Formats: sequence, structure tokens, C-alpha cells
Amino acid sequence: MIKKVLVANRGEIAVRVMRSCREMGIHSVAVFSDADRSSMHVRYANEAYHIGPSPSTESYLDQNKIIEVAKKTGADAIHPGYGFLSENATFSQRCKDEGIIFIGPDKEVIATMGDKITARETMIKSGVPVVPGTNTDLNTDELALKTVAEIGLPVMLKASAGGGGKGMRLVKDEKDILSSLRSAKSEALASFGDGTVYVEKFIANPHHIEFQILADQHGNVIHLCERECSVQRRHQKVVEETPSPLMTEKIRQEMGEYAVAAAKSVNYVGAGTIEFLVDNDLNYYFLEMNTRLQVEHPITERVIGIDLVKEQIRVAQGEKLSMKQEDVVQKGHAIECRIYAEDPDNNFMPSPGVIKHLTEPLGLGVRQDGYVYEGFEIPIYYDPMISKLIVWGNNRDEAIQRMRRALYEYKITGIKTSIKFLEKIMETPDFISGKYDTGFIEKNDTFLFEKRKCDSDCLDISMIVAMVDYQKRLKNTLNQDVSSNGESGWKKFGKKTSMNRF
Ligand code: MV4
Repeated sequence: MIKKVLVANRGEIAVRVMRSCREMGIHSVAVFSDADRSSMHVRYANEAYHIGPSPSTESYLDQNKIIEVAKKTGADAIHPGYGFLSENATFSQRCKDEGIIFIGPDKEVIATMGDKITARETMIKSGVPVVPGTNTDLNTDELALKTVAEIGLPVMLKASAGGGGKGMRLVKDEKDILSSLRSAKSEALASFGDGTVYVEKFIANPHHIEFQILADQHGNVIHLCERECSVQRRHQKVVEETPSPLMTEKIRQEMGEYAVAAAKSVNYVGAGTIEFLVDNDLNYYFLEMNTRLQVEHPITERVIGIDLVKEQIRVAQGEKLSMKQEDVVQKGHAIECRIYAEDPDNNFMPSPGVIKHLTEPLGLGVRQDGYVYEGFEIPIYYDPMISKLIVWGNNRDEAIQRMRRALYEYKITGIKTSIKFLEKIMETPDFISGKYDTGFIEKNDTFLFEKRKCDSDCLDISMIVAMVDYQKRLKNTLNQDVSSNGESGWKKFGKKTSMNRF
């Protein structure tokens, strides 16, 4: 039985993992860099150890230091979260060699899925549909021209070691094939130390739909339905929801079965995600597999009614899955918005700094996975995501309205955030109708970035200040609290708030 888990991560995901540990009576060990001395995960953990300077290469990516802390503290297991060492095959093996449970799959599985060509080959062998294309390196000009001619333009050139858009080139014109190949190869070599590039047919305006899977050490594999992740900006997910507005019950069952087959083909153990590209005619193709917990896992947790981190820990200590496929039913609708410390009015430039005022949304159907607090300084060294706002509703319309309400309640000053931008997405007709694909942000550019007539955020903040000041003055002069006279204080000030936009 696992009694102590070292969480090899920071930020919201470190806190989220420790929460499940606490519910399971498992002690948590935090590791932290210079910049994270006063981070929430350090305060939340049962024990915390400094592992190095702020850059992640010298702290959260330093395998030696992390394993050293695990051994020193007697941790039975390491949870890697997402990012950092979560999909590092060497790290998985090193933990094993040291007698520490890596909460994630074995080295071989991570390596197979990390290499996109091997992943494609594995899927083809087990009958999972992949995007039409090839599984060999385009290592000569002749081969490249011949292959592209066979597949037919337009095509996507992709780095085998890539993922997330790096080393990827769209080729529409015959004259661009060789120059695009060269730039894809050099980008791949520079980013991954591997210039292997293969080719796929280009799927225009696809949906990004992924299936959550869970597998135990006894050969049981289930899928927990899909997440629609098509609202993306520069290969960064912005909003995720489940169920997907595009999905039908028939396609869900088919894709779910393929997702299970994909996991079985590599004897997968743990939580994983099978990503698909889906076109508007509901043709679907395997894209890649992520061998870790995903950022957007909470929407699945809410609609299926499961704790994926608990499940990961149980499976890691040899227990059987707590659910059977026939128990998996989607109840209602969940949406997640990622809140970034970024300025949407300035090309999403990161906006680090000290949080001055923070009011987090609460109430029915709202979950907020964050880690910042008033006075906390967001470090410049890491991903600028500060929290995830997850709402649930009985149906999609209720979930959207609840998200708008929760975003309205969310007040952060001291830094710029993406909250206003997310509010705008929730008002976009294409989002409300559910008719959107990965081209959503580009297509709705004018609407999403139009200057507001009234800057609701500033107005709301000035209202808080005015209210507090008004109450103080009244208390002083009348020696009574205005909010106790039965009338809403907001009404006195609330001439025009962003609630009017509902
Ligand atoms: C594609 C594609 C169209 N056709 N492959 C982008 C990130 C990487 N993981 C795969 N990506 C794509 N691969 C073929 N054959 C379009 C994309 C793509 C995309 C995919 C998912 C979500 C957002 C996207 C945005 C632009 C392009």
C-alpha cells in the first residue's frame, strides 16, 4: 500500500494531486524551486523540500534531485502530474530501478507513444483508424515528392518526435514541398534532437476530440467518454467541454472501443488519453496518445463521477479499477476554462506579478482548481496558467450560463488575466450553438477581440472599492451596517454591471 507520494510538480496540478492523497490518508511530499518557496503546493503538502534554482531544468526536471528526495523521505511513489517529467521514459524507468512506484506507464509505453511514427504503426496493427499517410522518414527529396504525390495535396508534414504543433508544416502547393520539409526537419532537430519527418493527408478544420481511458494491472481497460477540446489558440487549449456537441451515441461507442483497443495494444496501465482528429462528416482518425493525466481531466471527473487521481494511485498499487464499462454514464454537462496570467489585449503576453485582490467563484456546480492567493507573486519561469474553472450543469445551456456567472464572480487584480476573453467566448454565437471546430478563435476573431464599449472588469472593481468605502462611511456616521437594512447594497451602485450582458 502506498503511504507517501512525492509530487514532482508545482502549481494547480500539484495541489490537485495532494488533495486526493489527503482523502486517501496518503502523506504528500512537495518539491520546490527558488521561485516556488511560498507556493501553495509547498504549504499544502505534509513535507516540502527545496530542490534547486528557479529554471525547471535545474529543479522540476532534475531527475537526480527528485529521486534523492523520494529516497530520503521514504516516499513509496512519485506522481509526475502533467508536463515536466510526466512523459519521460527514462524517468519512469529510473523510479522503477530505485524501487519507487512511478504513477504512470512503463518506459516502453511512454517511448512507443512519444514517437509518433511508432504510435501510428501500433494503432494500424490494432485496427485503429489513423490519418492517411506514411510511417517512414522523408529522408530524400525524391521520396518526399513521390510520397506527397501519392497522398495528394494538401498534406501535413509532422515531426515524429513532435506533438503539439512543433515541427509541423501544412503544404498546399507542390512548389513548397521541399522548402517546407527542410524547415520542418530543422525545427524538429533543434527542438527534439531528431529530424525524422513523416507525412499525413491534411484534414481541414478538424475537431480535437479525445477519449479518457483507465487501465489496471489485471488487463481491465475502460474508456470514460470524450472531451471536446477544439477551442485552441496556437496549439494551447482554452476551453474544454464534455460531452462534445458534435458527438452521437453511435460514434461515441465506436471511438470509445477504438480508444480501449489502442490502450490494450500497448498493455497500458494507468490513466491515458487518446486524441482524435474528427472532420465535419464525423470521420475520425487517431492523432496521438498522451500517457499522463491531462490538464482538462476534471470535466470527465464531474460528468462520470470519478476521481482520476485516486484511480491512478489505486491502479499503481495493484488494485482493480473501481468502475466497469457498463457503469460509465455521462451525467449532465461540464465545461472548463483555463485562466491564464496573460494579457488578451496585448497578444496574450504573459503577465506575471503579485496578486493584489482575489475573489474566486463559488456556489452550486462550480469547481476551481487553482493555487494562487492574495500576495502571491506569479513566477516568470513556468506556464502562466493560474487556475482552471470547471462548471457543471444539467445540460449544456445551464453549464454555459453557470460558466458566465462564475467568470463574472472571478475578480483578480495586480495582473492581467484571460477572464474577459473567456467571457467573450461564452457569448460567441458559434460557441453557444456548439457549432465550432479548431478554427473557432480565428473565425470569430473580430467578435472576440472587439474593444468593449464599457470595460466591465474595471467597472466591477471600482464598484467593490466604492461599496467598501460607502459601508465604512455609513458605519462611521450612522453606526450601522447598510447591508443589514434589507436592501441590496449592490443596487445603489449597480447602474450598469457586466451582469447586464447576460
Ligand atoms: C493535423 C491537422 C490536420 N491534418 N493533422 C496540431 C497539433 C498536433 N498535435 C496536430 N495538429 C494538427 N494535425 C492533419 N493530418 C490539424 C492540426 C491542428 C490542430 C489539431 C488539434 C487541435 C488544434 C489544431 C490547430 C491547428 C492544427
